[in-house]
Order: sequence, then C-alpha cells, then structure tokens
Amino acid sequence: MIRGMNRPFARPIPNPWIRRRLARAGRLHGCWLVAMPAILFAAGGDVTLALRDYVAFPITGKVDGTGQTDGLLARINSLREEPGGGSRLFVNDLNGPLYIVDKASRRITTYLDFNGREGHRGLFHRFAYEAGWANGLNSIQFDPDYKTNGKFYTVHIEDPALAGSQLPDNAAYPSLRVDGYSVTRPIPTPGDIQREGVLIEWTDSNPSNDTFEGTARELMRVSLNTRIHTLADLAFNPTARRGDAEWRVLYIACGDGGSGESRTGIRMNPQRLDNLVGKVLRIVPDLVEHASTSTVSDNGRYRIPNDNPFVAVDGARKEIWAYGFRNPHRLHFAIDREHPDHDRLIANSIGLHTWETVNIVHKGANYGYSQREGNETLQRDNKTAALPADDKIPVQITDTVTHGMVTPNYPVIQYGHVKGGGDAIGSGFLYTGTLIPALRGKYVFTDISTGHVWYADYHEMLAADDEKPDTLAAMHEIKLSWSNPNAASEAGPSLYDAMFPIAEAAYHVRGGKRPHLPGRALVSGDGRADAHVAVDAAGELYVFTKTDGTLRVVAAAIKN
Ligand SMILES: [Ca+2]
Ligand SMILES: [Ca+2]
Repeated sequence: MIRGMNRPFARPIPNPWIRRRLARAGRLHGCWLVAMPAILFAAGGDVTLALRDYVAFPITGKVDGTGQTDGLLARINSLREEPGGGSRLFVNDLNGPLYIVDKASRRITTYLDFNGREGHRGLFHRFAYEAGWANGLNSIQFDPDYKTNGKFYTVHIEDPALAGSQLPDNAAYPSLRVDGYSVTRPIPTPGDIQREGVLIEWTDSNPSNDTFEGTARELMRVSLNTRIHTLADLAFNPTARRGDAEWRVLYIACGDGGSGESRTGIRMNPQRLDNLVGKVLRIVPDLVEHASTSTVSDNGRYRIPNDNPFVAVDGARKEIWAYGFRNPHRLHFAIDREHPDHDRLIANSIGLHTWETVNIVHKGANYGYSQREGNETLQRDNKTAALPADDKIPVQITDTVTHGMVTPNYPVIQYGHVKGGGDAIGSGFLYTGTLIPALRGKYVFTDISTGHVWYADYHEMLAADDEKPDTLAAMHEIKLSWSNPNAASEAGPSLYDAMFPIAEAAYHVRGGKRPHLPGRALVSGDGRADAHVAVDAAGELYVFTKTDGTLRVVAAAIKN
C-alpha cells in the first residue's frame, strides 16, 4: 500500500455560508488547502462539528516511540464525569495515571497512579501497560451512588509472570488503607495465560476532595490468553434508581484475550460458556445489594443476579449476560428520554480482518464470534464467507459439551477495513446533550486508527435489530472544524474529514518525532489517530486522541 493513501486530509471549507457559520462558531479567518479529499464512506455527510482544545494531558509516552503504543503521548482511554452534580471529569491514561480534571479551571490533578512497575511509584508492581493495546489502566466507572458512598470501579491489566506483590503498594498514597486487601484467584480461561484483567472497587471516604483516602477491594481477576482484547469497559444503567432491579448492577465488557483468531484449541473460548472471555458480564459489586435476588460469586467478592441468563445451565459461568464477541471494548447505555422502551445496552466490538461492529446487547444472546464476524461466517482460515442456509451454531459449554443450538445475533452497524472505513471501531454514544441539536437521536462513534467520526440514526439502529443479518443502520460521516491554536501563521478553523490530521498537527507541536503519527494499521497506513468520543454528565460530546494526548470539546455544530 502507498503510505497514507487512505488517510483523511484537511481540506478547505468550500461553502461561503458554512464559512460564515464556522466563523461565528470558531473564529474562521481563512482556510487552506492541504491535499486530496478522502473518499466518503457514506455519501451526504451532513454534520460538521466545531472542536475546541480542552486539555492536553501530561506526556506519559515517548515522543520518539516507534511501537503501536509507546509513542502515544498520553494514552487517555475514557472520560467520566462524577455523578451527583459535581464538576469534575475523571480521565484514565492506560500508562497508569487516573486524573481529575476540574471543569471550571481545567486544572489536571493526578488522583491515583496505577503504574507501580520498577522505576514507578504507583500502585501495582505487576501493572502491564507497555505493550498490547488496552493494557494498563483500562477503564473507570462511578458507582451510581458515588456522591453518597464514594465508590468507583477500575479495570487494569497485570502480567502474572512479573515479579512483585499483587497487593497495592500505597507508598505514594498512604491514605489508601491496604491492610484488608487480598487478591482473588484468577477466574480460569482455557489455554495459556499471558495477562490478568483486574476489577477493583475503590471507596473514597471523602469524595469531595482531589485525593484518595479509603479502601480498595479486588472483585474479580480474569485470565486472558494473550495481551490483546482485555477486560475493558464498565457500565451501569443510568436510569436505574434505588429499589429498581438494575440499581447498582454492573455490566462488564471482556475481550476474548485474542483467543478467537487462534488456530489452536482456544479458538472457541468466546463461544464457550465455561469462561468469561469474549463476553459481556453482569454482576452486583456490593455484597449487601440485591441480597434476596442474587447469589454470592465463587470468590465471595460480588453477587450474581438470579435472572442472569445462564445461572441454571450446568457448567456455564453465571456472570455471563451475552457472549460471542471478539473485543466488545466499549459499552454504552443508550437512553432515549422520549421513548424509555427504546433504552438499550450497546457494545462496540473490534473485528478481525473484515468487519467493525456496533451491537445491541440482549440478555443471553450469542453474537457469533469466532464462528461469525459481522454478518458473515468466519472460517477457520479467518476469512469471511456467506452465512449458511441453516444459520445455527451450538451453544457451547466446554470444548465438547453443548447445550442445544442458537441462531447468532448480528450487528446493527458495521463497516469494513476499506478505504473510507477503518481498522478498529472506537467508542460510541447516543447523543443526549443540548449543544448540538443536529445530533439528537444520533449514535456518534469513531474509528480508532483513521479517526473517522460517524453517526447513525438511533431509530434506524433499533429497526436493524431485527434478527436479519442484512439489515443495518446507515453510517453518516461527521466532518470536523478545528483551529490549530499553534498554527504559525493566521489561526482559523479548517475542515477535516477525520481526527487523524488534527492529532498529527498537535502531536508534532507537543514534540512527537514521528513524521506522521505513531503506530500503523492497514487502512490508516503510517500512523494511527487513536480517536474516541466521550460524553459528560450533561451528555455533551468530547473527542480525545491518544497520539497527541489531547481532549477536545465539541463546541458547536453546523448542519450543512
Ligand atoms: Ca478523596
Ligand atoms: Ca439486522
């Protein structure tokens, strides 16, 4: 492939009316030509978002890094606004830090640092972060009752082959009490194990300040075959209230640990119900919550709701809510305030060689991997083919034991590893804010490597959730308007087809040494944008890119 041939480029803002709108939204003084326009994946992209730089996070990577992950200036991976009317964003960097960003001052405080590897003063001596995507401090989620109980949850990745204690090292955080902390036995996954995903509940006895004081409790430790597709996102249903069956019930995304693309016996792990990889899990973290409608887990650290789909199936893990995913690394509860019966849990799952997917998650459903990828059959050679006429696969308990047959569930959105598409789906959110009326009722999502941003109509997604593999919601390209605040000459917004060139400009300003961006992927070519979207408590939209370690806020939109 010619380097960068598929990469989106900045291009001029063609329409004088749009230029005027952008000028009002973001100080347009002029615009400039760079190169060819990208081929549009879906014709008629009709929303342009005006981005403003919000905060640049401290550089935790290497400015001259050459690998897929070490050259990312700050591997920020998720953003959560504290619930309960605070005004702080909590942002985790895979390299270790958990930051608090004060929304009023935009001041960044390091709240905790998980990196306790040799040479670092953080919490975990076996912290694995330096290789493999989604290794490190992968995610954070607040307990819905955080304001009262100070609880939040994190997922980080450890390498069990490393030396050192598995207990948190509180040398840098003496107000973290570790005397009651104990490690859990890893939940087994068939095959060799290179990583463990660790879920921890933290209780900050004073959630109103920017320091941690309190306790931590390890809830779960999941064995992962390789260093990719780890234990990942965490989500609570935001509509649940005290007394509801869903109140403080935690959904957990667990990647397949790279098992499903293996040519060996671990290939069936995402399909097997005797393990937790390639699944969405559902647990009650607090042992005193829902005591009459749940049972205590094998390790005694959390509860499992009695209405989980496989609690009565011999040999199946009771934590499983849905299964057959490759890497469902982003979960989002889509809340449709006008139609509460339209609320859904959504999982964005990264595909192998062919399809990136958005999936509506249903209780007990099988999403097909590693027998399916997107709406096609995945063959043993990892190529895709048409679905069989009788579209059924066994409900696999172990490698040999099955429990009937099931027709797989299929994505509601998918895009290919082709020009105008991308390499790996990022995060996604149903927009519920007020700043961008054009995005109301739209699900906004990214491709990680190319940095494309798209939306799909949420009602089309619901309609595509119809057990028919070929019905999918349409994707619409979102364009981006951004003023490079470091531009040498006149400043003013330019129009971009994706986050790649925006991150590239900022990466160089921040000292990045690579000619383009760090990493490489098939469609993005030389460099990856590493772009995701996020929302705050008001549902307003942000975009962040790991390559330049910068968080940007969506300040306005223009409907073309
Ligand atoms: Ca505190
Ligand atoms: Ca469909």
